Amino acid sequence: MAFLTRDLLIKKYGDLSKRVNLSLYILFYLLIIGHSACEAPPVPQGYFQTQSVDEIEAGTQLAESAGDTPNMSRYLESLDGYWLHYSQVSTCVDIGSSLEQINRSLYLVKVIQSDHGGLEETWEACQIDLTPVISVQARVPDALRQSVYPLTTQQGILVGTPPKPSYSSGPMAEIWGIRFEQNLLDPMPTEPDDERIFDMDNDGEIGVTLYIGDTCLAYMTQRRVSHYQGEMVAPDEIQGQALSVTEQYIIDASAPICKTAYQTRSNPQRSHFNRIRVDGLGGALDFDQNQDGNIDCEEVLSQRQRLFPSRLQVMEVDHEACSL
Ligand SMILES: [Ca+2]
Ligand SMILES: [Ca+2]
Repeated sequence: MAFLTRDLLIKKYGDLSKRVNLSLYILFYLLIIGHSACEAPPVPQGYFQTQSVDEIEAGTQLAESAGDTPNMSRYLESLDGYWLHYSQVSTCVDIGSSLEQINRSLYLVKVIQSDHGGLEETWEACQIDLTPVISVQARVPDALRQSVYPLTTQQGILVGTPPKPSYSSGPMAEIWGIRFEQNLLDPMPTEPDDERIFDMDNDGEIGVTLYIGDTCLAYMTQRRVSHYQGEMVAPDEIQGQALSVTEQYIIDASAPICKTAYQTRSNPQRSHFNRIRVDGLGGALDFDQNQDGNIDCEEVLSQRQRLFPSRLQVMEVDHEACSL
């Protein structure tokens, strides 16, 4: 997604040179989380390492030092319950050079599994972070986030038997500011007067509002379609790849400089997810602080230290991974 023009960039950063221009473009692109392939970059070493006994013991020690009970989780009959799903999706922005932007989203997912392995999943986005470019930070306002979620998907499936069943989420469509008849297939709007566009976040502005740094508000629509595919690596953990593509249509902006669109490419080689059970079942982490049988984002966010870095690792930006 691209909201800032080169003029703005130069104005904001003086004569910071060509790299600054490139970075600016990236900045705008923050929202987009696509999935087309970049030329195979060197894969970061060990992002999804196979766990060994030693590592499990080390992880147990970390958990103990963080005040949690040792990880002695056991396989259950189903995935039913609450999971935290941490998605890190890389996008390459091409502007002469290629720069990487990462969307880090922490979802709370309530899962209901049917006898044949079909999954109904209700997704709440507790946090959506877009890595800054230069010093500009794009932000998803709470009003926007709350207008989109929770979302329910029914196409997920778990296949196979322990110790390594395979998981697929099926398609997850996160749609901002548009009423589609067919969420996955209908074309995106191309004109401001498209009747399908609506004020989804209820701020009186068309479409949804995205913050771009401290400079601009972009009024836009977006469709992000993601498939998560992986396998269980422990009774309380699923790891795998994120295939995600994003389309955007910027309807208007608080300043003309924020309306520009830029070319981006999805980067599936560096797009991953980890999912960890957090309802205490089978010996897993238990985030239900008030023990009311439900888990909400407030409970999750107040206990982040139990996840990072002992259970979830943040993937840092690496522009080299986007070089062609
Ligand atoms: Ca709006
Ligand atoms: Ca609770």
